[in-house]
Amino acid sequence: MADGKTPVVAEAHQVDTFHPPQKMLDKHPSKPHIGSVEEYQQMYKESITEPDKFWGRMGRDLLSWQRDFDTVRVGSLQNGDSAWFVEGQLNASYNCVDRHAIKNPNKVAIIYEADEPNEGRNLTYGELLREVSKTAWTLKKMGVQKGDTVAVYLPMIPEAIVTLLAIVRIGAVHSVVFAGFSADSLRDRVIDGRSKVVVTTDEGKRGGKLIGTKKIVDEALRQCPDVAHVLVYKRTGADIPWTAGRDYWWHEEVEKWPSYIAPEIMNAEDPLFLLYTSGSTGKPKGVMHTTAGYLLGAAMTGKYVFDIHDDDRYFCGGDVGWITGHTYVVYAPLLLGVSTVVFEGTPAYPNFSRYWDIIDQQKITHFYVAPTALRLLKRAGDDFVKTKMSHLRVLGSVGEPIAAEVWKWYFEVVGREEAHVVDTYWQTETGSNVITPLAGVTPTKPGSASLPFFGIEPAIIDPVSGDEIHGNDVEGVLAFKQPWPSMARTVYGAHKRYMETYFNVYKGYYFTGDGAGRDHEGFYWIRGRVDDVVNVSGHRLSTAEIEAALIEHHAVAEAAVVGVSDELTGQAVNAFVAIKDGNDVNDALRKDLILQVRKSIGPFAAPKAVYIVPDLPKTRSGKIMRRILRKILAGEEDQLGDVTTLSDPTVVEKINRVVHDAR
Ligand code: 6R9
Repeated sequence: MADGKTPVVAEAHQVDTFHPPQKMLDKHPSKPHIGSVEEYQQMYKESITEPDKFWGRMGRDLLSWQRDFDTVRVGSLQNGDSAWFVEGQLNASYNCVDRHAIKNPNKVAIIYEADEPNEGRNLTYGELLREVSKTAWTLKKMGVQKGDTVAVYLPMIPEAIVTLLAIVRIGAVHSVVFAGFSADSLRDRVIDGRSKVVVTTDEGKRGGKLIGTKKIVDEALRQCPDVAHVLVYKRTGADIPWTAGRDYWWHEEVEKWPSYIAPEIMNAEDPLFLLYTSGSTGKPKGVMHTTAGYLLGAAMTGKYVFDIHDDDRYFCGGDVGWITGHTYVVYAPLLLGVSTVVFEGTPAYPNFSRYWDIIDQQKITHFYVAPTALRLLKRAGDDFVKTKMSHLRVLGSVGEPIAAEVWKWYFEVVGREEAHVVDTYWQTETGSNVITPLAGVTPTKPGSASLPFFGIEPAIIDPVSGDEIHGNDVEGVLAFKQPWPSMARTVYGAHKRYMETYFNVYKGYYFTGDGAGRDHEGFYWIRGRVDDVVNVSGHRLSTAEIEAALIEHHAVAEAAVVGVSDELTGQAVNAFVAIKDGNDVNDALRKDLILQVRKSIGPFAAPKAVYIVPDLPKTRSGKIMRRILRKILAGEEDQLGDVTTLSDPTVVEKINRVVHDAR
């Protein structure tokens, strides 16, 4: 398996098992939705052996339908044609807003924590329904029709949630682009998704810094002739460029329209959203999720993984630009009718206590964040964790493996041993948590995502033979054997790529792209990606995409990008670049190359180191051997293996020298 990993057998004997803390159960408003591990096992068994019965019941229990379904599921992993609740009809915004607004209009839906502390506000379910309706009217009047795609380039403000729900209320499809992506990336996603309208702000505000969102949209749209309109929410009041006839101010438009619009009735399998994610090729994939299955995954995991109850106050620190924000800032908490925090800022602004202050002041019961933020805050020091946060029952982790010492810090220092830590493994493509403890139920081992969620039947596959490895104490790559409701249905406009990436690698299985072990007790340990994807601060990046960005630079002949482990960000991007003759190699060039990546993808993808080398290690057929670059960076030159297959074996020594000189 992956380089330098301890075998799972040894690991399994050293780790402690943590049971849901008694203090968490003592402060519970009633009792966890699932009573015991045995009850989980029994429900799990039913979900695997009688999926129609299980999911039919769950679908009817958790979602409100305009029309009931007859068929729970059709299709197979083999054919990549899974469909769920096929005759059913429903609307996502009705499920997230109306049904709660009818019963409980004054209940808080959104807790907005602005970048500056104390500048936030709350929105009730009643207010949310009115805001969503007016915005839905506005989009409709701008020409958005059922089935159209609307691109969303918004910071973390309540209007981001309002926008998503307004889009799906009228049967359109949202395509959120993280507001840290560059104009080029935004352009590519707008074009690929065929977006007709873009929603943005004049500027964004994060960690005390301003982000010129509208300017970036303008630059992107220069090459997007099919975008008819831009809806602009005024966040800071900055002076911004304006294209009359195309651009509209949010506040001027929404006040024209009534505060109720009937939700469009959608089929269960109508698309709900596109979300672009990185794969092993240079071009990002527009992962498509459909309505009922996705919503059920969000609601189910909200209820059973996080054990959400009616009066809970849920805070997921993810950005709505990524899947975590979609499922756990927006859909899961709102489907369950609880209050969700929209946090505009960063964990370090105005100081490292910001998360803890929010949790304490807002009486947060559930907190969910990526280990990268925890590493930063752990390093900042325990003195910043001053507040009691006495309402916390569940602490979630997501996006990357969490090291045991960070897990323990989360449990002991943040949670004061009164909250259950749930390390949730999932992906953009899975829609919702797939391997995860259930809060209040599952015993946990720091660093293990533990056991499969309902309907998920994991398989560990030998990557060499392609055969499934049965039994415990095994190591391989992770795949799933059965379809589940919230799995992605296609890659937009590239169904062939969907089949090749997920279903044709191991026939009959969904392939996750991750390495994993199953220990002696059947617990899963996620090892990380086995493809060309790097995980920097929980952001999923493709090495091929960064290489493509570097090659756009006039001086670059060839580029190879690898991920190396990094104390703070989990992994960091390191680039090896061969320069065309006639260019000077100096720091200015290195800086320029980093700028090139920032411009082409976004600041978060910038390489931490750029090594300018005379040539890259290549096989005689021209394939770049990234494995060798990884070994050199890890200082394992003695473990390079056979280099005689390289077209020029002497390049290894030359690259080695460049790396050593730079350090
Ligand atoms: C939700 C999300 C997916 C990739 C995934 C894996 C890594 C996510 C993890 C984890 C270890 C966990 N990953 N959760 N690794 N433990 N609890 O992050 O989606 O951005 O699509 O990334 O993230 O490598 O394949 P996405």
